[in-house]
Order: sequence, then structure tokens, then C-alpha cells
Amino acid sequence: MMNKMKIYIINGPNLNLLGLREPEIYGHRTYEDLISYLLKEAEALGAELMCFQSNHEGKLIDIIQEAGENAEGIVINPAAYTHTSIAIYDALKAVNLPAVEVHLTDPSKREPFRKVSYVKDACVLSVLGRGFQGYKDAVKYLVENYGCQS
Ligand code: CA2
Repeated sequence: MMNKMKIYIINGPNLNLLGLREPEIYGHRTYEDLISYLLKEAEALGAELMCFQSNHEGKLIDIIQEAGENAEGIVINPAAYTHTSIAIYDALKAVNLPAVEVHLTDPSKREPFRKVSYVKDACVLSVLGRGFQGYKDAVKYLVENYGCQS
């Protein structure tokens, strides 16, 4: 029987506004819809998910460090901090867990300031522009490549 892989799902600033603002960019489904969707998919994927969202860089770093103690993998959408935060890059490197970077949109197809991802090099994979499905794909990737069997 497969042990479930413990994965932290971490979302950064403004993603709590999903479905409430800018639906033309981020769609009509809410943050709560995202979490329900992932928790529903988790069982079949063989994952145990713990979901977090914060608008604060330091809080996101605390959560990444906590993942280092409690989890076996990380799925992170650092939102705008993707393009600015060496501190989040350092935290991901420090915990030494497989992490997947997820973006609802493809930032490289948007404004030029979104072209750089500081977190990319601390991640084993980047999933871009697949909406909610991207988070599911990230969890699946972690379970298939880093989940342990027993
Ligand atoms: O495409 C993504 O997932 C992003 O990480 C979203 C970030 C953006 O800064 C990145 O470049 C790409 C922005 C998240 C803002 O989320 C909102 C959701 C609904 C309404 C307003 C903002």
C-alpha cells in the first residue's frame, strides 16, 4: 500500500482574491474553490495536502520552514514575490524538499517585469499557465517522482 505524500500548498499575495477581482486574467473560481478542488483530487493522487495563503513575505518564509519539519514536498505559487524575493528562494533552498513552482497564468507572456523568476532555480519544476489544473499537475509530479512506496 502507498503511503500518502505530505505536501504543503503555499499561495502568495493577492491569491485570496481569486474569483473576486480580475476574472478576465484569473478566472471566476475563488481561492476556496481552488482548495476544495485540490483536496478532492488529493485522495486519488495519493497525497495529503496542507494548504496556506499569505500576503506577507515573512509569513510565507515561516510556512516554508514549517514545511521543512512537517512535509515531504512543496507546491508554491509565490505570486508577485516570484519576481522579487531572494528570501523565498533562500528558504526553499534551505529546507531541501522538492518544490514545484506553479503559476495560474504564464508570466513570460505578460508584462516584462514578470519574466524573471527568482524561485525557479530552487524548484524541481515550474508549471505555467494551466490554471487550477497546474496545481494538480504539480502534486502528481511530486508524488510520482518523490513519493515513497511501502
Ligand atoms: O499567474 C500566477 O499565478 C501569478 O503568480 C499571479 C500573481 C502574479 O504577480 C504573477 O506574476 C503570476 C498575481 C496574483 C494576484 O492574484 C489575484 C487574483 C485575483 C484577483 C487579483 C489578483
